[in-house]
Amino acid sequence: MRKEFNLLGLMLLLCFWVCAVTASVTYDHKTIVIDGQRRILISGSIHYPRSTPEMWPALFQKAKEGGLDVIQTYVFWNGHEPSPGKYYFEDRFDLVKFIKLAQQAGLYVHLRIGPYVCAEWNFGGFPVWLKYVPGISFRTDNEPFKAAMQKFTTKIVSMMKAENLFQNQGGPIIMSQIENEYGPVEWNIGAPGKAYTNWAAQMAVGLDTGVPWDMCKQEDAPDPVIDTCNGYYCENFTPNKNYKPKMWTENWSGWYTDFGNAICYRPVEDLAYSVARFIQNRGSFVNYYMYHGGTNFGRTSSGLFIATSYDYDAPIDEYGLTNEPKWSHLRDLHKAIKQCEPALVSVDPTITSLGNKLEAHVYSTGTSVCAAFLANYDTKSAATVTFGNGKYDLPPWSVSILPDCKTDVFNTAKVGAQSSQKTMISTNSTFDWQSYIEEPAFSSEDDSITAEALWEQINVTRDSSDYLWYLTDVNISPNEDFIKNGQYPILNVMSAGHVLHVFVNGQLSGTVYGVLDNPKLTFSNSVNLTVGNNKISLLSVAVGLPNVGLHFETWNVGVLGPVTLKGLNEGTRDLSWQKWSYKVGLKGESLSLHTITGGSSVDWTQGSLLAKKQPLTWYKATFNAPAGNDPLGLDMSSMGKGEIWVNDQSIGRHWPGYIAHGSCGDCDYAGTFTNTKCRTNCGNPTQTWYHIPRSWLNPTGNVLVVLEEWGGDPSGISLLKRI
Ligand SMILES: *[C@@H]1O[C@H](CO)[C@@H](O)[C@H](O)[C@H]1NC(C)=O
Ligand SMILES: *[C@@H]1O[C@H](CO)[C@@H](O)[C@H](O)[C@H]1NC(C)=O
Ligand SMILES: *[C@@H]1O[C@H](CO)[C@@H](O)[C@H](O)[C@H]1NC(C)=O
Ligand SMILES: CC(=O)N[C@H]1CO[C@H](CO)[C@@H](O)[C@@H]1O
Repeated sequence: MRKEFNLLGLMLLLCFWVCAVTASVTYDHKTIVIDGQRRILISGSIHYPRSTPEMWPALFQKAKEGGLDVIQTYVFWNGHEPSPGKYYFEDRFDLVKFIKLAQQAGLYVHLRIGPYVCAEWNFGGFPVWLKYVPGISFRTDNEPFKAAMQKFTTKIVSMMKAENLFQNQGGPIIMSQIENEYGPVEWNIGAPGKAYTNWAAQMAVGLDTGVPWDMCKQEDAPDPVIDTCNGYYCENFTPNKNYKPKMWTENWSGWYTDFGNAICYRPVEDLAYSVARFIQNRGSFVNYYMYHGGTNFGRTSSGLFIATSYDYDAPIDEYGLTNEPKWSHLRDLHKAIKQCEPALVSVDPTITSLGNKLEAHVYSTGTSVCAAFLANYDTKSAATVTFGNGKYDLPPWSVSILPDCKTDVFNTAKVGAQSSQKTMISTNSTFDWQSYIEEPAFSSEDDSITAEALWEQINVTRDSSDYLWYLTDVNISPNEDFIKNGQYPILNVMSAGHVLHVFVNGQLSGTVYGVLDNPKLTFSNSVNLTVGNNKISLLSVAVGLPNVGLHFETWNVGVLGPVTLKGLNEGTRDLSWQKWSYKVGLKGESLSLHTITGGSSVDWTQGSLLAKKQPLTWYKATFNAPAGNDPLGLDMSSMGKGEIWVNDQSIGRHWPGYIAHGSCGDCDYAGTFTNTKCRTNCGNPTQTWYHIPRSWLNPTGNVLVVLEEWGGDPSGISLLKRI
């Protein structure tokens, strides 16, 4: 007896040890399996650098209360390795802290390591130095690229392991992603793409994380990697093997905003409908892209023309407040789905027609466990259907959820939650502005970077600044006819983008900028040249590097030419191959005028001498933080384009001078959604308000610096509260 007891004890001990060690994440044809349990998981994307560490606990709490199980984030390589081998994991890039806080809030994590992330993030997450590694070609079967990708992926996985963050170590990470939406690229480039996919999957699996890997939009994801769906709807998606679960890694809650476009929103009735349809069709994992979009602080937003706000019409808005009725309606949806979980994980659904465009999806074990989804796919007509012993009203384009196959606890189109339009109100804070006008650069004898050629912009700046000066001289003889007849010559400048300011002899001669679909631009204008030497100063401005497209790393920025002068006695003079000199960045940047300490290196003017409507002007003011804890934003509508800093931190590029075009009509939630279907803000600046995180402020003496490229009136800037 005693002996047997000991044996039992030993076995229990052994099991405890073995079971604890094998506590793990796997998957089967139905779901991800966590510690032996199938789970229907609701996930939401929150990208750590798009908010501040001080915001994270509240965001996670709202996510948890909103019914999420999982937080999904990309890993942002260029934020973590700004120069080769020099790593950064502090502040907004403190990935470990972010993951630990998610776990503390009771949430799992889906870590999308990439390291290609797209994400409307500068260069798709790649460090700019990577482009200049000899022989490199991104995202294909290329040794230098694969070596760099493997090194960074290994670095992240080792870091997670060292902190015990994978689920089998007691951490919250239940799944990781390698690559990102690579399927379409592979389809384009063929064999080397296929080889790269196989290599990436093998490399990732070899890192032995103990949790599954996924590849999204990758129909041929090699085993055991799970292929997953991204899109506005995924109900008809099937994984590439019948032993893999059906997962939706990007369900777009809205869409991103780019400067020059209207703002997209997605009605919550349609978003909830898409999720319910996915779940009723055997879906097991849904991720909202984004659940909190946040802000593209600094210069992190990608070309082309991605705005500073990354609000995404997400359930939690840019400022960290719930976006109603979206947040509450989805919370109620998640509650209803959770009530169905025992049925959903146990059996496959039986689908029956209830009439034209009407269906029932029933998950029944034959015993007491039963859940039903009643769907009306019609975009126009409501319907009353008979199901079991009951009658149910289904609005157009909606799904009702019956967790016990009887009680309709939720319909996707019946929004009970109050809609509460968030707004910005005055704080009555005032700014006492000072200004400093920066003179345009011009060529001189002692320029250090010169060439008889036009150089690609990023080749010269390495993206250390948005700005590059292209400087040259033009000699005009006194015999030129235009001197007498006043018919000034036309300067033509072809640029690969994104914005160009042309100065002639220190005077602004014009500004041109590209549009989302075509960043290329042409300046063509008569210019006031005088007899003798004229100074041509072209200020080329990048607005982030591209993040998506086949071999986007090879796309150019800047003045590539030709640059010509038309209307001289000789006809057209080609300036493209004459001597050009280059200056990286603005003078104010090299003097660090955006910092608290750097500001003292120039003489600022104020009062009646304050510069207004002048290009290349720096503005500075100090202010006290408004009382309370409400999130804050700046109204920049009186300004044109540039960048804003608060206490040395960049809150991003401002560009209210770019007016949103597009049509903003009424929008019916019913019917297939696209990112041009529902839009607001047409005819207004695409982005007027710019988020200032509370945690960047001191109670008093905060320093606000604005670089204005175009010319604006700072007296119109005001500090607002988001309520
Ligand atoms: C700002 O001033 C207005 C008018 O004086 C006042 O009604 C309002 O309450 C003030 N707002 C704040 C946030 O102090
Ligand atoms: C890049 O810069 C180098 C000099 O640093 C120059 O030789 C080369 O021609 C440039 N390439 C392009 C495409 O501008
Ligand atoms: C051209 O520039 C000269 C010198 O800066 C100035 O005197 C003249 O008025 C200008 N002409 C025009 C048409 O702007
Ligand atoms: C192919 C495509 O449109 N992919 C996009 C999916 O949505 C994410 C998030 O907005 C983008 O990063 C992708 O570019």
